Amino acid sequence: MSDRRKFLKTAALGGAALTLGLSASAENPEVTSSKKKKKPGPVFKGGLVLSTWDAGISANQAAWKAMEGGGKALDMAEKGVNDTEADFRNLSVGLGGLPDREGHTTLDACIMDSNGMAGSVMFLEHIKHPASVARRVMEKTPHVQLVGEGAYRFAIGEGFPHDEYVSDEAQKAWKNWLKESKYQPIINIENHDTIGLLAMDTQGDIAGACTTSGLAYKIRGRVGDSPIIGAGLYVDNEIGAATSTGLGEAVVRTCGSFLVVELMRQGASPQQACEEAVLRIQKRHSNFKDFQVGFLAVNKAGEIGAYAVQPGFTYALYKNGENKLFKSASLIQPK
Ligand code: SD4
Repeated sequence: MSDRRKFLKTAALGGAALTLGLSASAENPEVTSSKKKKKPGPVFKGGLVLSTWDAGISANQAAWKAMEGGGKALDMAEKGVNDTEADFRNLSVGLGGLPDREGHTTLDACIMDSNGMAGSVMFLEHIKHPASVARRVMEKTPHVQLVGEGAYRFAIGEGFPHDEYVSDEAQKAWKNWLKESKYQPIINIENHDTIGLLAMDTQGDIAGACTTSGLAYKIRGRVGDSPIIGAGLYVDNEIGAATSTGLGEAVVRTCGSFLVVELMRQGASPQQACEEAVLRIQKRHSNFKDFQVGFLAVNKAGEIGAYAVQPGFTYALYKNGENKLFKSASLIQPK
């Protein structure tokens, strides 16, 4: 991680803590027990936003603002992740993201609403807000997924502007990477910061969105879990929702977010469900110690869960008038 990047991360976290009077903490009373099975309570109608990594604090605020402006869960999800997409300093989301190995930043995003409808774009270039294009795919086409040039043409046709923005920092990092061209992602540093956001409005309805520039220095054309319904995101408004971050291939292989929601359907708490999904990844990947995957989940009662393969996964929760950053528990214990 470059010094500048380190600084930005620290500054962003410190800044959020400063302005909101918050501190990062592992103790989250909202996380349900991983031991006991208990019936979820009544549907939570206080509004809630749950999102991945440190940038989730700002995304949650944007989602909350959308709700206060009369938006529903879907608007909260879209506006929340738009906030991260617009931050060109983020090296894993939006047009500021680290490029593929040919030097191009390509974007993946999806969105799901409370009626089980879904939209997704993959391998999309030159568009600032892929999650909004995904929403348009959901609302205006008979399809779920659009890819590459077709997705780009659809976006332009829908009035999204072409954006030539190229991040100097991302290009510099790529040129540095080219010197050795060794594909060995660094846990919690590269391929970190994808935003997956789950929103619950004051009707108790749930929606979600996930958006990323994908793995740094990926093969051109590679698509990960983030835009795949059931992998990077799944919402079932009867049960709850889940989202993921980290090595997308491991999540796709295990249908991660769908698995989490189905486990909740069978009676698991959000925390139990996230832990089980991580265990499934461990079981299927002998190299699990070499990568990170994190899951977040929420159920209709507004209970939440968070679990990761490695320590270091953070998430933001806006609930009961507070927007706080937490450290997730993990399969591998911190040293
Ligand atoms: C991917 N899951 O494309 C994404 C990467 C990620 O933070 O989560 N980065 O595999």
